[in-house]
Amino acid sequence: MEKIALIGLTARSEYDESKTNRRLYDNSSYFEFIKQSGGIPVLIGTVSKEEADELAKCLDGLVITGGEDLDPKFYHTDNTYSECTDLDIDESDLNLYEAFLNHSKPVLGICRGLQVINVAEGGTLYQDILKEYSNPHEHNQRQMESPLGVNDTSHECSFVQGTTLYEIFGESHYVNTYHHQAIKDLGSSLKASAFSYDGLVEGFEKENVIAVQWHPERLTHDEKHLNLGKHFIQNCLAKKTF
Ligand SMILES: [Mn+2]
Repeated sequence: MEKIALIGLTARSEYDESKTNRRLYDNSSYFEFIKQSGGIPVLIGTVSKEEADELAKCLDGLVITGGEDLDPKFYHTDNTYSECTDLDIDESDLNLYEAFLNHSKPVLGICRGLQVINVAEGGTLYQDILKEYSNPHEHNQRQMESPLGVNDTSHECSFVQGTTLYEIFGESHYVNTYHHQAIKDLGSSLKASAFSYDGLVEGFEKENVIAVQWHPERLTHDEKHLNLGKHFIQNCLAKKTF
């Protein structure tokens, strides 16, 4: 039988209108992205270290999805501009990242996912680019004078030769952008592989890990963004032994 990659998606949380019902969910674009890339998506609720370890044994890869800000306590900084933090979600994301790395299963970080991985690897974040970084260009395409749609691209990134992202995207390519935080200090084991033109790290990689600051799952109409998903699934299948 042909091998199929089962891909865990980290859940995000929100409360309904009554403010009493907590929901764990992911946007459907993540599920569609994984399916179009050739895998089967599986939504993971919030998990302990032990539960994360069991899941990492059974699943073939992990997507750490976009979401709200990581609590800055994880990079030993007071909260200045971080919003909507949720320790339950943070700890679960960090548990899952560590478990999948331990089992040498591929991890793809998207937006908040990139920030979580950077912090897990000892890096830090700008808590608000507009307040803490000089001369950024607009990184929230919803806030532009003429707001762009979810399927539009917004700013260009340049890619570093010799990296996987360069192989996929070439020297430069347009991406979408929905973040107010960004990488400040890059985790020491990570290789920066994409930059925005104002100098922020928008992508990095290391063995079994690729992370991007943008949302390829909303850009599957562009072959190169879909190829990032396909490359991730191929890596997951290559490591699958059963
Ligand atoms: Mn950006």
